[in-house]
Formats: sequence, C-alpha cells, structure tokens
Amino acid sequence: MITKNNLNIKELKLMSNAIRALSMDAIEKANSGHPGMPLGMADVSTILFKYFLKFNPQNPNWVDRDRFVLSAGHGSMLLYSILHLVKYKKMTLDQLKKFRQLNSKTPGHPELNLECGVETTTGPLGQGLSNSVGMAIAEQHLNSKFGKSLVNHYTYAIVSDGCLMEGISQESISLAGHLNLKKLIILFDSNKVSIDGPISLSTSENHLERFKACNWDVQEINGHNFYQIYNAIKKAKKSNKPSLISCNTLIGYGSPNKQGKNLSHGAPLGKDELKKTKKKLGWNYPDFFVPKNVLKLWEKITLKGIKENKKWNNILKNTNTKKRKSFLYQLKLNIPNNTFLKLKKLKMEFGNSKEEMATRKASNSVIEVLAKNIPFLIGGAADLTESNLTKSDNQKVFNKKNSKGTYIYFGIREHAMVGAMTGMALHGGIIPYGGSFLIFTDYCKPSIRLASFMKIKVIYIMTHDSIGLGEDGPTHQPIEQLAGLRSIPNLNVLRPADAIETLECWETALNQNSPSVISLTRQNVPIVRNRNLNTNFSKEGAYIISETKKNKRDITILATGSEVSIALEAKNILEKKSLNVTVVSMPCWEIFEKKKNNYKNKILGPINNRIAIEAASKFGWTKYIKNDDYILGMNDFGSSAPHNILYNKFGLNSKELVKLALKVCKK
Ligand SMILES: Cc1ncc(C[n+]2csc(CCOP(=O)(O)OP(=O)(O)O)c2C)c(N)n1
Repeated sequence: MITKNNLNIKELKLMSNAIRALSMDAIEKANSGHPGMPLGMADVSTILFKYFLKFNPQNPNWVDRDRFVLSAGHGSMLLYSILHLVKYKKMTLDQLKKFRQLNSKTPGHPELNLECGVETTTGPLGQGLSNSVGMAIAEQHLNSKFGKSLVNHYTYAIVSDGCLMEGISQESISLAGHLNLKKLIILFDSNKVSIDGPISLSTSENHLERFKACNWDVQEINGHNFYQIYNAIKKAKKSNKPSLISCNTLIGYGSPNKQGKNLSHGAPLGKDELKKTKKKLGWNYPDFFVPKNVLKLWEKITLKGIKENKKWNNILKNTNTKKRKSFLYQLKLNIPNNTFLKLKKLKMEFGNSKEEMATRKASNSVIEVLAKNIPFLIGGAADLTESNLTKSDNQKVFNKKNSKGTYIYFGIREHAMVGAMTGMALHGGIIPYGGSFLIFTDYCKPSIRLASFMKIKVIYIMTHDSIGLGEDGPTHQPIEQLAGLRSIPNLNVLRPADAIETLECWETALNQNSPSVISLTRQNVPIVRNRNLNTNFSKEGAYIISETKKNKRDITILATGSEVSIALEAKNILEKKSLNVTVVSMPCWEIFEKKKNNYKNKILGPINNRIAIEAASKFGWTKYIKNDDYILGMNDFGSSAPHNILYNKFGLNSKELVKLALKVCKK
C-alpha cells in the first residue's frame, strides 16, 4: 500500500499537466478535437505509464510489452501527448502540431501505428474494449504455451461512459469474465458526462455491479488521487479475475468554466479558457513547451522500458533452443509447408468423390487439416459450432482451465467475437478465425469494418449464405449482406462454388494480408471443378470454369458459390441449341479487381453478352454486367421453405438462366 510519503505528488502533477498542456495546445491549433477526456484522464494515465506499463518506445514491436488501448478514441490527444513524452521517435512535437491534419501521425482518432505506439484503431466507442479482450486472450494463450519468462504482460484499456453504453461492451465484458482473463485491466473514465450532457439523461445503471455480475473484480477510486490510482492498479494486477477500476474524474479537469460539463467534451476550449486553464493548473509556459525537468521525468519511464526490454532479450537468448525456436516460429505466422501438401491430398479426395457436399462441410475438412498443422491458428464460433462446422476433432477448447486450447466458444456474441479476433491478430502470434451465419455479419459489421481498415489477417467463416438455407426463412436468409461486405475496402469476400473452391478459398484467405469472409452454403452442392486440381484458380478471384470453345463465345455467364452449378446446367442446355457458352466462377471480386486488365477482359468477355446469377441482391453486379435485366438475383427478402422450392420461386434456376441467355443472344 502506497501512503502519503511514497509518491512525489509535485512531480506527478507536473507530468500529468504536461499531457494536459500539450493536448489543449494541439486541439486549439487544429481548432477541433476533444479536450475533456485528456484533461480528465491525465492523472490516471501518468500513474499507469510511470509505474506500471511495460513498453519500450525504441522497440515498439517488443512482443512481451504490455498492451495499452485507448478505447475512447476521441481522447486521442491524451495518447499522442504521452507517446510524444515517452519519446516514440516518430511522435515528434511537430506531429502534435499537425493534429488532425492530412498525412500526420496524429489523426482525429487513433489509427493503428505500432511504430508510434498506437496498438489499434479506435473511435467507434466500445471497439477498443473488445480488442483488449482479444489481446488478453492472446496473452493468456501464449503465456500458457511458452511460460511467463517469455510471455507475461498485461492489457490495459481506457474506456469511457460511451464505451460502456455500447452493446459491444456487454458482450466483451461477459466473455472476458467467463474466460477469466486476469491480466486484463480496464480503467473506466467515469466522468458521468457525454455529448448530450450528464449521462443521467440516458442511463442509470450501476457499472460496478454489472461487472461484478460478469465475474470481474471491481474497484472505485478518485481518478485524480495519485495514491488511489496507484494502489488500485497494483491491486488489479494481483487479481485472479479481470479488473475494472472505475475512476471518478472530472471531464475537462482544470478548466475554470468548462470542467465537469459537456462543453469540454468535443470542442477546443477557446484561447481565453485555455489560458485560464493553464493558469489554474500552474502551467506558465508557452504553447507546446514542456520544460526540461518535466521531460526528464517522462524520460525516466523510457529508460526503464529500454532496460526491461534488454532483460527480456537476454532471457530469450538464454532460453533453450527448442523452446526459443518454437516461440519465434509461432510469432512469424508462416504457414508450414506440409499444410499445403496435406491440403493437396484433401483436394484430390474432394475431386475423386462424386458426392454432393455443402461447402461448410468441405470447410470443416479443411479446418481438420489446418488445425493439425498450424500451431498458431485459433478458431471459434458464436454458438453455431455445429452449424458453421468450425471445430475440428483435434482442437481442444480454450477456457479458464485450459488456456492452451485453440478453439473458443464465443457464445452468442458475434460483435465481441469479431472485436476480440481483431485484438488477437493485433497482439501477434495468432491467426484467428471465427464463425457465424452470413446474415449475422450485420451484428458485427463495425468490427469487420475496423479489421478491414487495419488490414489484419483474420478469417470469418460465414455459413448459411443464401436463401439456400431454406426452412429457417427470410429472417436468416442473407440478401444484401454480400453487397454490403463487398463494399468494405480491403475485405476479401470469398464465395466458393464447391468443395474444391472451398479449399482454395481457405488457402487464399490464409495468404492475404487483410481480412477475409468465406461465405459457405448450408445446402449440398455438386463438385463443379474436378479438373486442374494442381492449380488454385480461386486465388485469381475469377476464372473460366467451363467453356464450349476456347476464344469463341456467344454468351458469358458469371456466377458465384452455389449458383455456379446452375450456370453449368444452363450451359449444357444452351450448347444443345448450338450456342458457345463460357461460365466464369467468381469466388472473390476483390482479388479479381486487382488483376491486370488483359486478364480481366479475357475472363469476362464482351459486356453485351454477359449475364450473371447470384442468390443475393443484384446491387453491385453492374460493375460487371450491363444492367439489372441481365442479372438473376434477389429483389426481395426470401421465404421459409425447402431450398429447391425457393430457388424456383425466385427464378434462380437453369430454365430462367437459359431464357435470359437466349434473350440476350438475340439482341
Ligand atoms: C459507436 C459510436 N457512436 C457515437 C460516437 C460519437 N461520440 C463520440 S464521443 C461520444 C460520447 C462521449 O461520451 P463519453 O464516452 O462519456 O466520453 P467523454 O465525454 O467522457 O469524453 C459520442 C456519442 C462514437 N464515436 N462511436
């Protein structure tokens, strides 16, 4: 227990006022930003960084560093000021002066930039909290695998009232409590103010009781009392559960007229008020100026971090060769070669079998191979394991008793699952995949979006991907989801046609440096590609799967997923009418779009004679197709009935496709 004599309050005040002053100046210069939170959380952050956070600004990638997430991303200047003060090389004073300007390292909300010490992109409230859960999962897993000499770090996150109001917070808290992520420490900026005013306008819940009910340790402190902050973090580190420290703070701390009010939340204080605030804080220096003695205090933290990192490097050096190699191997995420050999064998088996098979089932066979051969693959599903078929027999479950497990039952928490997957990927040493129904990508879209923005390697296994799921009906039948997902930059949306393409899509996703959705059928589909099995055609994004005559075509049919077999059926009928038909399977538009124009033109053929079929909204298809009349798709929600009846009801069959082809050929 730290008591009155152990902390140098004067020094701590100077340190936190440096954060405040830099933040206010940068926001004032940008004439936009959020001063309330940096002013309010400067004291908590100073204690965290000075006494607890393990990191080395000269080696931002140090794997055993503590992770720090600013979930309330609007308080970005709090983070930037600190990263500058602890001397991340690229976080210069000049960058603080360029806050919110084009090409700066100080964008409005923090954007993943490890070089500068930004661990994840935040801003949409609650997302950072879910990422921190994933980071803590990753730590717990790697710690149990490699021991505390190599992996022993904490994950801290600052969350705000807004983060805890968002639904994703409940899913994340509940998951973290269930998994007993004891090295996760949440610092809650409980200033009881949000944009509209006091939070009493819109909420009256008791967060302490709420966290407690989810198996967390909770503490409540005065967030401006250095002793209380210190003791609370110290206690939280010893806890056997995840910890919430609810810090009662004043938003806009120090501002004579705006402290404690929503006025300080999201606009510069104004020149006059800024002056008054600095005066009240006893900060009598020019703009953007931090005196040497204060810089020295912050530098001590940097030096401590460098030392700790060196110590760890020595431990790694002296670790026995086998363990060291396996640890470094885990971190590299290079897929072992024999995985691809085993996949090749499986592909031949798929090719030889004449059996119809749902692509989700084929995916399960692929996962069986991957899970056996890739030690850094961690899978899971949001309570649909038996439907998504995401678990292989040899995967043990990750839980509070067995952190070595590589399969996570995420529960019915799609949003937290995807946010946590992001955290796991960002942590490093893990490639996460997770499953749900394609329709429920809507429940986790904000996290998919941020993962795409950050270009991280995560794989979403989304099954039941069309009206083909049948009897569950229109509530479960995705219509607009493919179009929506395809509109997200950096996200690969893969929709394989059969077992062969499913395997190829998995291979492709594993080789991407951005997230992938693999969209899979519930219903059985025939093998449509049992030639050229030695080549991964799906990785081209689109390819000619069948053609009547090379370089001669009357009509081109574009199709994806389960509709490729319908296109092939139509081709057979059209050939009997002496038409030359080319069928193009398009498992991934995004990858295809990156191909050279001559490849694209060769595959697509002339636009006037191009038609398409996909059991989903037509939205987006006019990128490849002349107009909506040339597309068979869904114009409405689906219906509850067996899948073959639905395909006929909505005109998604070879008969309709033939009709359309003949009409187009006549024109
Ligand atoms: C998902 C989401 N919804 C809305 C916003 C817009 N927004 C930014 S901050 C904020 C609320 C701020 O209140 P609080 O979280 O208490 O932060 P503080 O006022 O304490 O800085 C809102 C609604 C957002 N960033 N993310």
